[in-house]
Amino acid sequence: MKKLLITGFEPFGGEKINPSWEAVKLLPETIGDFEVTKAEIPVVFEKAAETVIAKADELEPNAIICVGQAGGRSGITPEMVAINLRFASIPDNEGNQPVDQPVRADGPAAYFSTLPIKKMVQYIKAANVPAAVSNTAGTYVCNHLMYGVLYYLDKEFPNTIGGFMHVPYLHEQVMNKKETASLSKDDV
Ligand code: PCA
Repeated sequence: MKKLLITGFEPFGGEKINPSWEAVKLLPETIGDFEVTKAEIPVVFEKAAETVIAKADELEPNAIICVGQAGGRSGITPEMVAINLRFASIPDNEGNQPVDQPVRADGPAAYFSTLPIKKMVQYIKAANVPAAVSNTAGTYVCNHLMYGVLYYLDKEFPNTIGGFMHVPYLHEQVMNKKETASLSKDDV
């Protein structure tokens, strides 16, 4: 069987849950001809990438999909590109708040996802869940993780495909917010 490493994040920014991990942890142990390995990742610059890379070193997966929360978005959004920039408008879960720093000082300006993102969007929509390709993963921990994983795969495992997907808030997260875009846990 082929191997998929799929990750979600712990909660951050005052939320009690993170829809990415709430959904990832519900996935079955196998999907098609992939054996699925799941992991919950800290919302901490550098540690997030280190955690995924350590798991990938051990597992040598064929594909890596990292998932994170994008509050305010209304659909599932596979990300097109990760940029070589850290700019945090809120501290991460260990108080780091980098401004205008590169993710990797010796890396290129950006990496494109090597996942089949357009097909992913097609399949998600076919399942009646809103989806679109996103052209920005932001400049916070999710972009950092996507860039860090693609930098690593480019250097160490060029045959492994990888990338990132943002998911909206869950319904229970928006009950007391002005922001109302959300999906059910099953849809995510
Ligand atoms: N979303 C954040 C970091 C963790 C998460 O789930 C982001 O979009 O950067």
